Amino acid sequence: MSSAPYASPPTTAGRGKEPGSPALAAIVAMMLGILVAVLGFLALLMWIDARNARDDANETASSTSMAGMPGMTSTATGAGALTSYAGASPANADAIAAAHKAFPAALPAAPAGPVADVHLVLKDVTVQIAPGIKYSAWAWAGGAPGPVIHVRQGQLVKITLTNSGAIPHSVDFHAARVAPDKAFTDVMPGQSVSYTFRANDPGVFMYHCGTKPVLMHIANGMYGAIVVEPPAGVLPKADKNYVLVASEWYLSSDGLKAPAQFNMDKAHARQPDWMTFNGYAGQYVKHPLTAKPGETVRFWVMDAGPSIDTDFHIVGTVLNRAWIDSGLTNKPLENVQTVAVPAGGGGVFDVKIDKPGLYPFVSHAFAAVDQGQVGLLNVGGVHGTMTH
Ligand SMILES: [Cu+2]
Repeated sequence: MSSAPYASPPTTAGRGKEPGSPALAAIVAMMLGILVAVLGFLALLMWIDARNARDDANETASSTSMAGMPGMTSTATGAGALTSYAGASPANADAIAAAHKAFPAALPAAPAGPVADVHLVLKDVTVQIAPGIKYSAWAWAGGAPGPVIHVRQGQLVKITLTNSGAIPHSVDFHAARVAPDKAFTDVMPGQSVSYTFRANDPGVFMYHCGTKPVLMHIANGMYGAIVVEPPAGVLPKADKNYVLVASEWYLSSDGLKAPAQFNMDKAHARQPDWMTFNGYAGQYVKHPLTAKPGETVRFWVMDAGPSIDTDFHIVGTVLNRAWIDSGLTNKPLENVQTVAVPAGGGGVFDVKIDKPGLYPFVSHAFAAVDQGQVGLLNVGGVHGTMTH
């Protein structure tokens, strides 16, 4: 610690120059001496305080790095810090994760015929976003994300939205070229609305509630993916098709006993507590997606955000083909390692893995992995678990 400016020796200049005041000079000198001692002591206290604050900060940093470990709840300290509930988990988290029914990632069949009828129901539901973590969501009848919608390029998509929630909502389809002020209007509770659009653009697109504040409606679970598939023969053949919806969650509490709610301050600061594929942290680690060696696996990845990108990467291999922002009418990138999927965007990724094993798929922005945005692709039905 550098010496404080006020700890310099008291000046005695001028002592004795004033006639008839030696006693006064001695008193002043004594008082200055006491003052120096007091200030020195205060400086020592401030130094100890600063050192403790630094130790606290180090402790917080190390406990945050344990996020995701069972029983580890990180705490944030310091003025203006937002309390993180990342990694909170009950003692039986492992059993809960094993019993959890994973969101079906396999792409469902597209309806036959010229019209795809889609009925979406918005609902206020309590969902689980990680083992033992409850969240009071504004979502869909089946939770968050909403159902995966699969249509064929050129089909007329007829959307019917029923609002079974308590406040107005709406639905915005990124795959649609329609006037949003007409199609994406608010629907009152108990009401339904319908509109149609022609699915002319192939890819994986976001749909979400567009009612203000949109940040809150999306963060609360009102999002999902629609896959618009081009006619057979346009894309290389894929043996497996999986849909992953990335998103982040901002919690008002740890969600262990009572359901957590949305925290706007954290959402504005982009400091999520959990990040997920298909709404639940690490669900495909416990319940891996599967493929046979040599199969081409196509991942349709959509990032619902609301605010953070997903840097899609599969550990142990290279992406054979990557259609950026799922622009399937463009030429794909070939043999690339990590591809960003922006919030509100999509990406289509082909991978062909020959060697049996467990291949983690992640957002390679690794804070996202600690917060739950990670899964496994089990190639060849191997046994065992990942140690990292
Ligand atoms: Cu809404």
